[in-house]
Amino acid sequence: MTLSLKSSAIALITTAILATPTLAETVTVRMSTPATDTDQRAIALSEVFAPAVADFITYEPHYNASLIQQGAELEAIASGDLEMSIASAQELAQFFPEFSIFTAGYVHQSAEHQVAVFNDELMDPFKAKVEEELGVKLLTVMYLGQRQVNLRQCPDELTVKTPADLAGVNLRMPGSESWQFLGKALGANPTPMAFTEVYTALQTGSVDGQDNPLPTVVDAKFYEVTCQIALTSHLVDLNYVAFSKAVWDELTEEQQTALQEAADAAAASARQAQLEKEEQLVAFLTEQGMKIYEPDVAAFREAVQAAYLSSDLAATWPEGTLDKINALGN
Ligand code: KDO
Repeated sequence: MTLSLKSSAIALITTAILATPTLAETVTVRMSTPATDTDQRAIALSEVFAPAVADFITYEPHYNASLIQQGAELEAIASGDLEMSIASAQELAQFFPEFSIFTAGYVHQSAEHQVAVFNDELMDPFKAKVEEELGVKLLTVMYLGQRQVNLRQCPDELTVKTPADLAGVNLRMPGSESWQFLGKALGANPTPMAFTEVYTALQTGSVDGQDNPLPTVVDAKFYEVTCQIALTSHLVDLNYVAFSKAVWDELTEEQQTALQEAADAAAASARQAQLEKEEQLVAFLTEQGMKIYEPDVAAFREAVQAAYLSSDLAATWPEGTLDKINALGN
């Protein structure tokens, strides 16, 4: 081979190497949640979110709080030990007390209302604070469902009509101040406990009951160890998809857009599925022998709203925000 041929061959090979697209590197995103893998939010993240971002993200979900304990996820994201979680407003309220406005009973009215609130500019200062001070981006809002009071006792032992009927009832609530406040506002004696311990606590009778939406009662099989559900609908509950700002900042603009769209699509799909489940599950749970009925919801609403409005929590709510939230509802 002459010198000139050799150098053109080298040039060709070099061009070929340069033209070969390098295998795009993906970022591993560990997601931790206390939820089961059959939870609708978990399913939507695996089936809708993960495939849509698979080009640049390797999604690694951890269920049943197996990676990070419930309530410690935001700190883990902030310190770089986790990249993603399904965070509650109650967890955020531990860092930023004003988030307790989204934890108050009978404030959010529906799944649709939650989305309107999350996308409204009233949320901007809340989102900005979490991003700046915790390094966490709140990507989208997920619908958990309407929380109901679920007890071991059957209605012939205890019927729940008004908050007074819950006096002395040891009601498991998740472990933070705003959750405990809600339990008290309902008239119960709240007991803090991690989600993963609730089934056994109900089974052994170390608590009288717990509150969660119907799809969670089914997912976590609480119906196996309880007898009744009083449809108080005291909290139209939400979770945020929380994402590491450090990872977000490493992504290109197109990747950020794709990630945002994927999170919104997963939330929309989970919301639809969760709403359908709430519709269907009264029949399923009744077949399992559960007694399900409506208490005096107006009495619960009145007591719970009064408790919040006169509380220290409400004193942290930014002026005018509750009115704006209400204006976005019916
Ligand atoms: C729970 O511990 O009762 C709760 O419903 C609280 C929610 O904020 C959320 O953490 C949820 O658990 C988990 O995702 C499990 O469904």
